[in-house]
Amino acid sequence: MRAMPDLRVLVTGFEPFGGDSVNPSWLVAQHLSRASIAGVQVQAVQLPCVFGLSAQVLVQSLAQHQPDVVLALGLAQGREGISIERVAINVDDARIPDNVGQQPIDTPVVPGGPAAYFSTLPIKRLAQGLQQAGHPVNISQTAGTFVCNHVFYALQHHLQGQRVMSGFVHLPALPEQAARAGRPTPPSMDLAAQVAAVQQLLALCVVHWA
Ligand code: PCA
Repeated sequence: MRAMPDLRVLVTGFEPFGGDSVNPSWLVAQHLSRASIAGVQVQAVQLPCVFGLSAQVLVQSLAQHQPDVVLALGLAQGREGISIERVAINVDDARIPDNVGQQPIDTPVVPGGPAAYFSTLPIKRLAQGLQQAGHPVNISQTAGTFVCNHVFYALQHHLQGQRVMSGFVHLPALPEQAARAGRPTPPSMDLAAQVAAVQQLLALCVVHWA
């Protein structure tokens, strides 16, 4: 086993989509790449909000960085707090077009792949740890069927059988995004609170990596 400071941690975030000008998932990933967490340096990679290409960029970054821990982040308007995803399903079913206008319906992420993959992050321990530290957190049973689930499935498919801890976490809207979404105003969390919570989550991942 490698000593903790030698662990390699990759965090991904998405570019804005659906008419937004920012995506908290990328802002959080960028912040984390500037800090070291429990002595571990974090690499951040931005993914396009595009079916297919997002998974290609992800797989290239896995090859480039050879991480031990991968945390993929995305925005989910309407979610309260940090939403730790349990499962990725083999379905693309887009409610809105992606950033190049693709809108797959009832299409597999990986033709012939298993119906689903579970997160290999210790999701319950992460949720408990965040809760104890006072961060709003819950475990989610669905990452949806848009580009986030697509990336989550591609991540778990690519890393299956490897000794890498990987998973997906949805973040709530930023207050300014929520305010633009109309009434009733969806839940939100400011950027500093999101960064602090995900930083704590990564620190817990590093502690539980063994
Ligand atoms: N959220 C979208 C895709 C990119 C993002 O940040 C989703 O939940 O699928």
